[in-house]
Amino acid sequence: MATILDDISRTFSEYLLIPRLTRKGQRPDQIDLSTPLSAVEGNNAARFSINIPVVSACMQSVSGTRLAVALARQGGLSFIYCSQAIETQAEMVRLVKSHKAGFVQSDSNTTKTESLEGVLALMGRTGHSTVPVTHDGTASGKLEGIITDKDFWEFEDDLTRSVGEHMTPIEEVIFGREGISLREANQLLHKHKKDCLPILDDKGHLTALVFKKDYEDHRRHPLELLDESKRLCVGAAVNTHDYQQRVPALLQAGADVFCFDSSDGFNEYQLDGIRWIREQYGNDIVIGGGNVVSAEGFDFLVQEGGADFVKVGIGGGSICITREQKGIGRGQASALLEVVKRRDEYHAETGRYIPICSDGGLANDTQVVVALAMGADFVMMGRYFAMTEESPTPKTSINGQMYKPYWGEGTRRAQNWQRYSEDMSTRDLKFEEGVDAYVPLVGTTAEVLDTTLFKLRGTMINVGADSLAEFREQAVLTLVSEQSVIEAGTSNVFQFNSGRIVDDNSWGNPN
Ligand code: MZP
Repeated sequence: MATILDDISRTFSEYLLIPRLTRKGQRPDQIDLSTPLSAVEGNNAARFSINIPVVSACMQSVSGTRLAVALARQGGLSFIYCSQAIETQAEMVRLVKSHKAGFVQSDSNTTKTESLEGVLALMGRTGHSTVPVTHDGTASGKLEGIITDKDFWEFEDDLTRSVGEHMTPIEEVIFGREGISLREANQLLHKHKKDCLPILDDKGHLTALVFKKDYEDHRRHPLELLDESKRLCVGAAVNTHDYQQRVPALLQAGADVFCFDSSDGFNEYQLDGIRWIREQYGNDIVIGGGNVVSAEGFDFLVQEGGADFVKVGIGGGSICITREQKGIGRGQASALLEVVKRRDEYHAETGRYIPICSDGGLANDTQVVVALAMGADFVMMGRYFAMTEESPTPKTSINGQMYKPYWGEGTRRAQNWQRYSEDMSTRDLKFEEGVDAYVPLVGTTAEVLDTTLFKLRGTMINVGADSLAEFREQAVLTLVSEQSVIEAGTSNVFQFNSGRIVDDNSWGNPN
């Protein structure tokens, strides 16, 4: 007969943290959010750590190069998705590794003959107000001028006129020469009171742009995740089909960390994969396994395989319908609590500490906080990052509101890449485990993380913790009743929404 667990499957929203003693002098800016990503042996330092406990999901609609750069600059890490050909994934890794902090490749360019109307549309699409004018309209063409939204008035000027008539011509553009340091570039920006400095090679071709706002951003966010050569760090996802070719290519491209991307990692194919990687590269390589939702899944990947970290979560993702389609999965809180308990036992038995990643289903900042309190060392999120400016999908206006497409890796759309890959035969997808959706655009990665991490630090102080390790040791959580969830919202007050009074539905009526 099947085993029926006594516990029901619980989610993060069913738990609350009880405050512990806050000590005098605890301050948000002194809270340490760094966390290991590789197994920690005894008292040794982790081979790889991140500066904030957040990574982005191995998904086409999430972890592209722009997001990977933006997140690493904040101290987190992206896992570039493996649902693409090996060469394109390696190229994406290479692009992140070659990103020179502060020097960006221009992704909005135009030509002298383009109309103002055309450049206005380009500015609208990309959100950029400074557009280099090059001889061929590319990011590496010969620079002929710069046009910004201050060079013309949308409702006063004739928008059929050309860019060439309104731009600042090259003779008047302040620019830097290739090879200039970031510090020198910023000094030029400061001296000439400019917002943007184009960098040109000796033939006058554009190679990069340096923005004043990036300089300010860097000063505000000093947690950048850099390797020993001061390059940004990036992770890469791998699959169980072609890891023997993919891992070497990604290593050569400079990937810092790897993880298997699978909705169910408790399988022998993944075990073979982790073992093969260990045999080839020993302990030099950081490799995560998953996803699992039970103690036996943890033991399988760690004890038998030697995984560095373990990802937890099946079926909780915002775009995931695995539980409905296949009847497998587990409430994310129950899954995480069981795996963390087993991790702690394993740590006590062996002296090896295995970081746990809570992957998917984090619906808001509170749930990020609860997941870390429950023992996750870091969280992986898809929807959260799909909603940012830097996710790789185009902005789309629907009823006046800006959205971005977001789709699961188990959708036909995501799996379609295999049809164009020579490496794999077409797999017949009989049903989808994910959906194709839209999410609202909420801002830049820096902005959303700023809010989330500010809240996290605040709660850590409520619990008297200065580090994530202290946070999970000191955390006391309680289950909440339906009635206490109602109590947690507003009660017996009216709120204004778009100029109208809205009843909060709880005036003497808890339903
Ligand atoms: P979320 O942050 O959007 O809630 O969830 C992201 C996570 O959902 C991913 O990291 C991955 O584990 C999972 N995922 C991705 N695609 C699918 C799918 O198509 C999925 N079912 O479940």
